[in-house]
Amino acid sequence: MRSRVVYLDNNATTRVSPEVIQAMEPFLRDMWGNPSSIHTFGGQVRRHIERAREQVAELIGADPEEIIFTSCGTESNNTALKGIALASSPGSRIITTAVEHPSVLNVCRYLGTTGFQVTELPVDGQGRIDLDQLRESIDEQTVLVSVMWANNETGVIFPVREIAEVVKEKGVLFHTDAVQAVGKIPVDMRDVPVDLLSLSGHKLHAPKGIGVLYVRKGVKLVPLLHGGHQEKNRRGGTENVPYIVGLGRACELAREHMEEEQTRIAALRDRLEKGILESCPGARVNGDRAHRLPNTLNVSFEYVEGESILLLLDQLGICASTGSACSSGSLEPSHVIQAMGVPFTAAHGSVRFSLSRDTTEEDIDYVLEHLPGIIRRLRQLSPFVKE
Ligand code: C6P
Repeated sequence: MRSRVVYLDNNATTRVSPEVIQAMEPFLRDMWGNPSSIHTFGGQVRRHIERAREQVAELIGADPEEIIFTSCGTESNNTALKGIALASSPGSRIITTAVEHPSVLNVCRYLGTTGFQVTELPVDGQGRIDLDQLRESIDEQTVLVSVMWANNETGVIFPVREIAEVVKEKGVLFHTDAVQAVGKIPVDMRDVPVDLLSLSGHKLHAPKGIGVLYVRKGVKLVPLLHGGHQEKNRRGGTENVPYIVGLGRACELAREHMEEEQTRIAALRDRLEKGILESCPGARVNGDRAHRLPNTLNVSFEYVEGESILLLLDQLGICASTGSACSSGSLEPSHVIQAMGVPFTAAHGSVRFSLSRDTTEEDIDYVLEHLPGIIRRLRQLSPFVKE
């Protein structure tokens, strides 16, 4: 057994918080009725779903009626994109960016094979899109623009309000994948004219297997799952009551503690960043440092393989990733790093460190104690470096 685990892969998933487990427990043990049942045993569960709906709505400044519970962020993204596409005429255009999560990008590409037109906007070296290019790309056929709120690999935050304003000026629907943003930075539907928004429980200390699609009142979409009357006919299937209740509690905790927690997390992230840049020659930060999630740091180490770094970190109990968890195992640099035009010698050596409320100063010290030596050792083995 390793003596310790330093978990810096919180953009892949977070630990379920003890308060969330406590809130879920009664719904696994005692209150296991079907919320659609007529009898009291089942029906009593329903009001807990409605309470959770309110808790989610409060965190994102929405009306509870605009909240649809799904099984994950991927399902929310699929529902938004396919649901709007199916409600529009064939040949319609969907605009997205080259750096979206695969649960947006691959859905758009799939829709592209079924007669929809798809535009993937490029990003610059900092991972930013050009708003003028977005404006020019929106044509008469465009029905939906989907741009993520924050990137999962670099943490780059998109100017969602400005993007939404450009899109709404043209009378087009706007979806944002806010899976990495919700719980880390303020996300408020009263401030930003978003039509559809996806979030996922396991990125904010709720369990894996629960998500939400926010749909602004009046927006029509075809459900992904046809079935019973659950979620007002917008998502068939018996509700995952314990996880819904857990997500509600996680949203409540995020709302209460986000500001103070994220200030502390950002300070730890900045210390890690500074320490790495000072102690590892050839290290460079990927993504716009001025507009970034407080918990995320993506660094490239020139002439070193990201996978090798991860393996050596893992031997010390340090968990990080090269990009998104669902793309690990691929030998190619991530599509996000490639889209940003990071040079080949650095693109292969990118590592994502993502912190959370569980991260401590000792965790950061431990990484800074060991990482420079790992990079030095790997560089000595690199055929490209003569030192
Ligand atoms: N990203 C990562 O390592 P799920 O896992 O289906 O609830 O959420 C998918 C998803 C959608 N959008 C964004 C921006 C995401 O980051 C994720 C999940 C993880 O980056 C696992 S691949």
